[in-house]
Amino acid sequence: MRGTLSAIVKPLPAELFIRRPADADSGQADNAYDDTLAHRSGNAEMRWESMAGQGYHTPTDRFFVRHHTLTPRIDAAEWRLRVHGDGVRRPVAFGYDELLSMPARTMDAAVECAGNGRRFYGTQQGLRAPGAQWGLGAIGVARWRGVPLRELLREAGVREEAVDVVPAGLDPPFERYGRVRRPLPVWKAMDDVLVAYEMNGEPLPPDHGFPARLVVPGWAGIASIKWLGEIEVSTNAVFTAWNTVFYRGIARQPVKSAFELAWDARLPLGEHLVLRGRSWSGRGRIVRAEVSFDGGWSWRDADHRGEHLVAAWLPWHVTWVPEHPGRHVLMARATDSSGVTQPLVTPWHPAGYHFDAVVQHPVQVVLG
Ligand SMILES: Nc1nc2c(c(=O)[nH]1)N[C@H]1C(S)=C(S)[C@@H](COP(=O)(O)O)O[C@H]1N2
Ligand SMILES: [Mo]
Repeated sequence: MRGTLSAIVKPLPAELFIRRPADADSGQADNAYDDTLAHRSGNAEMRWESMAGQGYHTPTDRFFVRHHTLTPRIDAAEWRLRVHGDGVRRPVAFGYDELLSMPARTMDAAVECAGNGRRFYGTQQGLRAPGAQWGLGAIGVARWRGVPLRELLREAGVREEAVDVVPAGLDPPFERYGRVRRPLPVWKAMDDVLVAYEMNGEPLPPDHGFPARLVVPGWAGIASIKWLGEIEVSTNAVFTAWNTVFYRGIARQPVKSAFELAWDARLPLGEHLVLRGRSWSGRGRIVRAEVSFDGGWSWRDADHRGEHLVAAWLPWHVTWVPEHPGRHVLMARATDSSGVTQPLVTPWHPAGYHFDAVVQHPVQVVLG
């Protein structure tokens, strides 16, 4: 079923990506966590400045890549997606063409790594969390097309007593933990999860899960299993390394914001600038985005453009006339419909997940 393997197949030009290798200096004790063990993997972070001038979606050429081992090359003609387990009445297997012939849905949704923003535990809060030191670019929003997972589960005759749905990837086993398997509660699997075979209008590229992946709106990226090979439905709660050792107790992603600007961007003094950014939350729509130019003393509402989508992002902009040359810190924060506003400090998380504090984005104001 699997052909050749490569770390990451697509080009990773330096103007679009920052490589984020696993933590070399984090030591043995950190090996219980997430991206730390990904020493053979490619972690490629999107540069936020590469979203400037783009539309609503993240173009596939700059969509971040994160996986535990390598990108498998799968032959769609031989590929099967099996749905089985004691939680279904009749195990079934779907071929690629069968999947493509089923009623399809299109969905705009973010995929975001739980470790997105991890580096700021160290750089802003003084306590470095182990794992790949992602800035804010371990997120992308794509237009996904595929079949709702509940349709596949229904064809298999999902039972009342089903508890967990456990998708497994066809990528190589990860160390002693085996294939990447992340249980999903059956209520979420039957709700809004997509078995996607298209990304931004094209067949899924190899790095993003060809021939099919899950897209689990609002939840940590690990739920969106790539290179789907099987889905087990169980009448018991299932425990794998991916809900115990790694990514334990996390599901929905918190609210975050980013500027479409380079780190240390050079901005011209005295000019009317339009600064753009985006905010997102796995817990609801973004209802407010604000920006501070004075270290968080005062906040100005940003103007919204584009769509208010659940589980995707809200683009916004503000105007600013820099009046002093030198270093400035830009800050953006958002509030989601659950009522949560980004705090100035995030409570410590030992694996560096869910950094949701306001990020201090440095810029240099220079004589035009
Ligand atoms: N089969 C498989 N699926 C996987 C992973 C993996 O290693 N193997 N990594 C997960 C993690 S941790 C994230 S953040 C997302 C990243 O999706 P992307 O590479 O398409 O951006 O894929 C998830 N799905
Ligand atoms: Mo992730």
